[in-house]
Amino acid sequence: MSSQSSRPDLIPQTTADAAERDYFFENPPPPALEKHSGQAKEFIDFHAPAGRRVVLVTSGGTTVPLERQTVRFIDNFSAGTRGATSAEYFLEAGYAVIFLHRQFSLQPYSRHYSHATDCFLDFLHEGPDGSIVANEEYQSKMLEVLRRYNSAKKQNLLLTLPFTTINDYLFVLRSISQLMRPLGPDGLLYLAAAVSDFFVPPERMVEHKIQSTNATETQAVPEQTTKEQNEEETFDNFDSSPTVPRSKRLIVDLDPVPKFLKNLVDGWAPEGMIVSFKLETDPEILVRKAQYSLDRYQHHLVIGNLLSTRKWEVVFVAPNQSDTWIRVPRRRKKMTSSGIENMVGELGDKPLDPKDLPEGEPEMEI
Ligand code: PAZ
Repeated sequence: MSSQSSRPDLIPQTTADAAERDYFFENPPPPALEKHSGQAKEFIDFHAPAGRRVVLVTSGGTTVPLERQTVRFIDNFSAGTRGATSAEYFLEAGYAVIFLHRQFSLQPYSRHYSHATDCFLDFLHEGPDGSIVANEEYQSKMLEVLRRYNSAKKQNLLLTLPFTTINDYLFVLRSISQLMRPLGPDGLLYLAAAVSDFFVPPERMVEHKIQSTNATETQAVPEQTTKEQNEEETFDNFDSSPTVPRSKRLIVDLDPVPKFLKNLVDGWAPEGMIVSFKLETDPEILVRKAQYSLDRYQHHLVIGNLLSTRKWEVVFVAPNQSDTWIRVPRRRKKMTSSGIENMVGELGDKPLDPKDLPEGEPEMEI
């Protein structure tokens, strides 16, 4: 972040304040910010007087656009399963839920029938009178899900707001957290979104689609270009003719995304309950990174998970408490006198080895 371009009229108190001031000054607010903030305010104002607890659940991955008119972007793996599932549990527990999710990622209730798991058409058939009927074997679960969904809608308990880019996410996260401030500890921020760590700052972002060849530049590779100079910028397209457009190497230079959890904890929603997630791939560092995050940001809970086992186990890291692993049972077939029964797998206090996991998805959720 360049300090020259930051607003001189705001004097930051801390490095975190300066990072916030610079980021939100240098990056443009998303077009939908006002609309989404207005919807969130209305939702909070509706529930706060009734003393209902409100949770902001963030879910899914943020993108990092490489061009202003975006053709290409960097994405991550998150489908929004954790966020959408957790939102359902919060609704069942009586919370009003603001579900801030990556556009087109999984959503509470509809996730059971969405693109990421099964095609919803596979659950349906045509009835004798031409109506659409749920297949017999799915009816009871579908009815249950439908009732819960309709009940949440009827009581205005679920507000879904989409984001796409890291910038959309940061602007709306700040705005909603600040709107939740008056809720005090009745406002819970549950940050399960997979947020990009790197981005292209606006001053380095090109307007148009990045070109992969030099076809729009001079047609021919200039004769005086040495082989070495040429190789720096181009790859051979298996045809060394200078009239053939040459492929260009793309080097992406990313800045770190400022970590705003400190700002959220200290300034945006200082009395709120704040739960963050930490994802790692290396089991050796997960708990240490979660503890580091807790020490650094001083919030209430970090939930750690590993990419390969995240649907089976998470670890809770909270101040002044020992780390607690929470696992869904791994069902194992066991022979008993009455036949084959399911049995709960063993539970330890160390991360599971992905090799020991049964195939497919767990039958329960965490
Ligand atoms: O969306 P999903 O269910 O596939 O994954 C959930 C998750 C791993 C993104 C979430 O549990 C999480 O850890 N979020 C924070 C990621 C991070 O460290 O930024």
